[in-house]
Amino acid sequence: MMNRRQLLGAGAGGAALLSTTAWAQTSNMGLPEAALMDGPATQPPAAPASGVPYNPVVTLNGWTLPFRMNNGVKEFHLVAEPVERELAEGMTAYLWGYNGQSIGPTIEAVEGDRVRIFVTNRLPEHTTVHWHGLILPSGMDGVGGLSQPGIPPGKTFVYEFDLVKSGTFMYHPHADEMVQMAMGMMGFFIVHPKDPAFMPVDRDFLIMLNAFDIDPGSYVPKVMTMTDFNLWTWNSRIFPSIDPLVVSKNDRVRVRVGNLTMTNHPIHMHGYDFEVTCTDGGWVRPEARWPEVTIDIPVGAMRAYEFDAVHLGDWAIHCHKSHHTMNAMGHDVPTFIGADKRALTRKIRLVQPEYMPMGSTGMAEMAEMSMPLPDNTVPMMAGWGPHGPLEMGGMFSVVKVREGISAGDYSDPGWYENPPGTQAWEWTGDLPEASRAAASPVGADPVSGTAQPENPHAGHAGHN
Ligand SMILES: [Cu+2]
Repeated sequence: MMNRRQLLGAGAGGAALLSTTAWAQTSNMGLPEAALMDGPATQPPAAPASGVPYNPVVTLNGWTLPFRMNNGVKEFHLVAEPVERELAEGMTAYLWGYNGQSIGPTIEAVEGDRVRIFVTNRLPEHTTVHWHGLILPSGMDGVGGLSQPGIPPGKTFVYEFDLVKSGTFMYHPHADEMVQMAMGMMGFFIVHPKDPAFMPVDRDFLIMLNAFDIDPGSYVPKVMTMTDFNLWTWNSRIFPSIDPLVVSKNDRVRVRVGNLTMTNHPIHMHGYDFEVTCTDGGWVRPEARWPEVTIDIPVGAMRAYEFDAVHLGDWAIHCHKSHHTMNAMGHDVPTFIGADKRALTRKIRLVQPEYMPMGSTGMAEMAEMSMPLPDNTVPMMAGWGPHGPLEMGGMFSVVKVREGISAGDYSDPGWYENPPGTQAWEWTGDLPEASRAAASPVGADPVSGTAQPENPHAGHAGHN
């Protein structure tokens, strides 16, 4: 993490970076200096140096905004500004965000704190910040035109209020909201309970569901898109560039998910059942919870769920809308499943000998072939695991549960090795003669026209 002065120093002369706490020591009690994040790596949790202790959250591919104490008030400085966000390796978007990144930094504080949040506007138009779910005075609610005038470009406004309840909240603009949220402006606001013994967890992960519509080869989101987004993101990041959720066996784990897209997302986690313990309205009483393996996150809402990490393994966590685990996908591609492309292929190969007909057997082959793409684009299906292509993109990651990971260690432990005898294996014994449908063109060689396996079903099962 750098402040702006450090960034300038590093850029101008390659001077050694100052310590990351320098900003707090050198600031006078005027405007707090605004910390700036220069990359998308998940930052280590920010444990409180003083005051009420709490277990800090981990924002995947994100970070927590530092604060300073000023006469008992926690002071933060958000800067609304244009940012360049790496959505994935090989793809950067020109977004609007806060303090150098989209999503903005996570604000963490404690129930009972008084906070003072300076918001500087470096956007080309006015903005405000709405504190979603927090109980506060009407004039601090951040609705442009209703609770306050917009913050003009170049100006700084101050929000100040008491945190009267703990829980899971968000912040986002309430000024030209459609455009500013489509451009990536949003962040988390986590209020820890003042009693550290209230529902403690060992790991506390944050995932903000957001979405962009960026044409392949371009950089700026189309802000008028309502539902047909082509990049489905967590914390403005797409798989396989979303970091895993690293967990030590027997940890108590909380995952808090917020949705600021324009459709619902059923978030499904493999390997466990779990219960919703908190919403943006507050903590859920134990007698009001029920077990789930998929939690639908409504638009404009947050859900936090918890589980005890007793099952070792690599467990997928993803949105269960299958179009949301794809990247940069066009929706007007015709379906070719079952289509006989042999005659077409012969004709095309007269002019383009390398032509490969695709899509007749499904689309998995697209994940294995590297096809040329425009600059600044990612493949539709991506990600390789220890056993081949994952054929996933967008809203997907992996919960990695391992023995003996130290508290505070979130580094990727690599792939899980299934113990002998616990992984699906191939049957190599005799296969009975299949007595189902006759050969269809699906399994046919596209050029010769010879049907390859006598029966496509038997052909699948008896691969060798
Ligand atoms: Cu989804």
